[in-house]
Amino acid sequence: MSEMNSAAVEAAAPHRYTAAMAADIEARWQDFWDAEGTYEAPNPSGDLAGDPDVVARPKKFIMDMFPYPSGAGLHVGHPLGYIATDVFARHQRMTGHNVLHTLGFDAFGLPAEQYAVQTGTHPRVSTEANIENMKVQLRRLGLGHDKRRSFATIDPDYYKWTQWIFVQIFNSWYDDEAGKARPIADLVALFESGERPVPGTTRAWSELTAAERADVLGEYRLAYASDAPVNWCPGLGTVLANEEVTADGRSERGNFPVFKAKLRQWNMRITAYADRLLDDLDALDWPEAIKLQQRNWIGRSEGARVDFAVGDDAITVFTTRQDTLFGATYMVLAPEHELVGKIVPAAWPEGTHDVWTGGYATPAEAVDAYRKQAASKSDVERQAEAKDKTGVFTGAYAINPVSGDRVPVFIADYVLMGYGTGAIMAVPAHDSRDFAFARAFELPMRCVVEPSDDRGTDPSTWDEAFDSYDAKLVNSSNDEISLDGLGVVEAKARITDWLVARGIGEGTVNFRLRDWLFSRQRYWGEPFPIVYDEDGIAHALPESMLPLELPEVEDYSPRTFDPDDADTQPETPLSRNEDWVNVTLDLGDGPKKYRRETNTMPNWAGSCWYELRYLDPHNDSALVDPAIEQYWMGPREGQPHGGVDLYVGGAEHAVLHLLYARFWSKVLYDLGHVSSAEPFHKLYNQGMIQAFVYRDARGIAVPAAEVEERDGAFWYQGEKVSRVLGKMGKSLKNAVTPDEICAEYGADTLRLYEMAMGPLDVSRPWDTRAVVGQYRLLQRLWRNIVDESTGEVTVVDTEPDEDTLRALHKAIDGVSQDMAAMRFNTAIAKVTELNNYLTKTGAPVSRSVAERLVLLVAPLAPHIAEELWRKLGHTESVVHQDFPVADPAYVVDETVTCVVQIKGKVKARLEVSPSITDADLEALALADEGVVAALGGAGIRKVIVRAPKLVNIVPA
Ligand code: ANZ
Repeated sequence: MSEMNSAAVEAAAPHRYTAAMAADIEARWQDFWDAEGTYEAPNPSGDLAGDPDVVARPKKFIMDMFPYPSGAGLHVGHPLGYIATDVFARHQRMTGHNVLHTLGFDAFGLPAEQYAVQTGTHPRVSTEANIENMKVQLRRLGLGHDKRRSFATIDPDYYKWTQWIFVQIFNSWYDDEAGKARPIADLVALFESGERPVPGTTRAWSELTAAERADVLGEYRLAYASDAPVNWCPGLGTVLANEEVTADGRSERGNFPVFKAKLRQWNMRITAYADRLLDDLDALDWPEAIKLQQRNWIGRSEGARVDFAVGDDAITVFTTRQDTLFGATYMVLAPEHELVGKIVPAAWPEGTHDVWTGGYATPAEAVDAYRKQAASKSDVERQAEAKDKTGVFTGAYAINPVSGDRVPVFIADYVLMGYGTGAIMAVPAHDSRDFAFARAFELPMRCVVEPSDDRGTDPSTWDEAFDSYDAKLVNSSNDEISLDGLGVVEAKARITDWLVARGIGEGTVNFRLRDWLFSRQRYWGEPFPIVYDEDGIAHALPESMLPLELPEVEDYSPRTFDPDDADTQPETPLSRNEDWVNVTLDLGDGPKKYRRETNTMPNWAGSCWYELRYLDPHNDSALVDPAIEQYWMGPREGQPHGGVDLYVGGAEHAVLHLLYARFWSKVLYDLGHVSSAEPFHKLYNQGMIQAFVYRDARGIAVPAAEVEERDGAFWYQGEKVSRVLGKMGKSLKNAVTPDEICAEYGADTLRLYEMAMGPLDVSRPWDTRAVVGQYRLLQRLWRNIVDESTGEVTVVDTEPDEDTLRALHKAIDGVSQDMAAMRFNTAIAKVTELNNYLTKTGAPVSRSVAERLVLLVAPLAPHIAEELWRKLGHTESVVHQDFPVADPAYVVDETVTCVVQIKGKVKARLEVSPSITDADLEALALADEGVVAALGGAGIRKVIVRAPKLVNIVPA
């Protein structure tokens, strides 16, 4: 075949499955499926309501993490997950489920805006063009999406509801007693009636001014504006999230300096949900690694707060090791801590160590200088383990409440203001950071947990802190309490009780999770549905004024500043449009003047709730109809919190997107808008498609497609190049597009290849040369059913023989299990085996076998399956046929005979599977009636097993 040129092939076999034929088949069925609405999933009610018989089936809501439509288009790595969910969804449809599968676009965000700034095209124009392009690329893959349900987050019909949800969050508070969010109006009623005292004042609610009330409520609202220290990047002209700042305190993008600045920003009180976000993870079917990352991010720490007196004030520390209180020999405040200003004395006290002063003449000067230095560093940088410890003495001493020692109070950047109380008791003997600091500043150390190794109890001779939990307390007694001899856990409980009894401490739980900074100084995002009245009080817009559409502005670029000028302030692009910003509105109390909020929402907002909109995409009176939400998302057996049945995407979204979406779900659930308290019941992370990167001697990537392999080395234009496995992408010159592969082989081949490359959750290298293997499989499949010269179906109506039935039912059984467990690579191996078996027998294939083979292939290669199904005489689409069911009679393995001997004499014969293990065979032999009788109660000295053929028993 390889010698024949393609014209000759075509003449000899005009009906062979070729790329040209695949292109024809695929285009035809894609048009047909679209025209027929083959993949439309009916709702139980509403405008997408449909066939009640279909609605009565079990439902399956299958979702992909939706794409960001970038200008570069798709490479073959992008659709891996989309193909996998499509195969799974098709199998689910064929096993009697009402399957909802669609795909939208996550289209607000930075890349479009930057592109706009560079090229002068409006972000909407470029984004919409990218979406159109991506739709064409995706359609070519034959994905069975319900297209009526698709949308982009930039559609005003969609972001109307994103804004509406923001308003719900703004208008609610977390009632700790009830353990859930409630409308803010309930809280106002409690304040009005006096049932709940108004915090921070002795005045009644009715006596407060509107502004004072707004301030009180701001302390409760789940969405609130506050002056928080944020990462301000003058060079980019925007505030950045912690994750967008590098370890050395610069912007990830652009590498500009980032400063801590206090700016008024919107926040989401996600911390109110810390416990529930943690607890509800248990019932989710997610990879353990992702659950662990979420747990770590939420970071629940049990410990204690302890007060240390400093003059008339007290420094409250948070510690997880209150058992080591006797070992606290100094204290550290975060440089930003508000007590710093109060405790600094005019002059260095007697006996101040030179190294403590930083070389400054007074404590105030030292503290000032150090604070400036700390402000220019990111939290990550401040906490880096290996970093040299820096700090200065404040000149103040505190009293250790158990040892009574005077302990010096330092400020140092390794203590963060945003965690715990922003102050620590330092226990250098048992905490590695404190140890390093104490060494650098020549501070005393005291061993209070006896090392279980042989280093002794004098920390001045140690190389590192002893931080094990697994030891006994020492050196920990005063007149009132002794912890000596206790284990860590017991000592913690004992000391906590003692502190509580004296009113100087309490057990507490601390979370690493911070509130979510929710505003950006950007154009291409959802406008906040918030206006400010003349007193500066924030008001939410009523539903009737939504969506609040993004206005047209002349210039959507952020205003940037001198990158090193920390004293600048962001200017939002929306603020440049005075007509839009200043409005007269009637919010229920007559027309008044307002100023609009000019920040926009972060690009996470649109993906926080999109699963809900797929359910009821055209509803203009609610974000989702409750009955429809209940049907697709509601709790059920095994899914106590409800949620999407399968959500597939990359592991890089382990924390932020998933945590934010979970948080919004819970608020909507508490407020009664949805019945599901979790968005995604089952999460699956697909691996990555990697690609070889070839680099020349200068380390520059060369076009992978033009590299030749010779004598075990790689060559580009006569020059030797190196090869490593890396990411696929334009910049590495190794991107392969699905379009090229579809043109060369067809979409069915591409789908099979991507699924056959390896287990779905493992990363795998792309190899264009290997794609042809799956193409040949489809050609053989075609040839087993269709005559390549006449195009006629060759199947016969005779019954298959026993061996063929065995091969068929084993394949059906294996493929069914593999499909349900998303093991598509092994499913393909089983289909291949059956197909090869049919090829090898050489006899015409029985119709009943051919039909079931086509059904097995249908989820994987839907176009060729549809074509063959019709050729076999069916008038209905293959998409909604029943998946074949294996007949167990043909599935059991053939057996082998095992002889069981006692003292060398055959006592029994067992029919066993050829793959039985030694242990199973031994158990089977010893349980055999004949063997039990022959042993007659005698004990057993030894059993020799040679699976699957022989067991030899030696009695005692
Ligand atoms: C005394 C102590 C002794 C500590 C010891 C540890 C070991 P996790 O588990 O992460 O919650 N800490 C508290 N607040 C801090 C802050 N704002 N910045 C930096 N460090 C802070 O960590 C809690 C521990 O981290 C606390 O327990 C405190 O040090 C420190 F042998 O207190 B520990």
